[in-house]
Amino acid sequence: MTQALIVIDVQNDFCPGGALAVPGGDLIVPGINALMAEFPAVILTQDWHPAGHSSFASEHPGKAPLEMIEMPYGPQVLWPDHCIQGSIGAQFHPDLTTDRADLILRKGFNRAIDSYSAFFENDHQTPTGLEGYLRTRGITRLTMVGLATDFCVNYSAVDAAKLGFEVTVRQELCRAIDLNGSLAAAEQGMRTVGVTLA
Ligand code: VGL
Ligand code: ZN
Repeated sequence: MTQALIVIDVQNDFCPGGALAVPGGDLIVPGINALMAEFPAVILTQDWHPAGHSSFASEHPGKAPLEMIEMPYGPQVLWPDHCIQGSIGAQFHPDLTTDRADLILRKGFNRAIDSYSAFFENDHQTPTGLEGYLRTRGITRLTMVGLATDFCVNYSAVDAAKLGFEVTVRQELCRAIDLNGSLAAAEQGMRTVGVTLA
């Protein structure tokens, strides 16, 4: 057992009709379900914010979604309210197979700090625990799919590669937000740290 499929944030709010809809976000669901059969371990992540999360533009008077602010841990994009704990928007897409998941990892639950990556919060220091989970299970090779390519998939893939995992991102089973060239930057960044883009 050395391989795992990590399915990033395939939640209603990131699909058409959701609060932070990624174009075509729902189209990847059947392919992800099919891919699960090829992996001995499947892990799902779930963006899981408390109401009033500091990444929400609504918490910053005068700021609009997709503007940037400076947080104590660095620059942060402001988002529409999304993936609020317990909401329909935070639920997985209804067609996503969740029964195969060995682990559902929730992230972004600390009000003061965002967490794009499945491994570290946006301070690049606070761990989510996923590294320890994978290492104690002997998992060394990761395939990542999901939403969004240029944010949570990108941050997760880069962190995993830096931690020494062998990482492949299946791009046809991801969709991007693509904010001001963020997709091209993400692809470049992933390649630089040795992530395989397939
Ligand atoms: C994400 C923005 C805010 C993602 C999560 O899953 O890519 N993007 N929260
Ligand atoms: Zn979020």
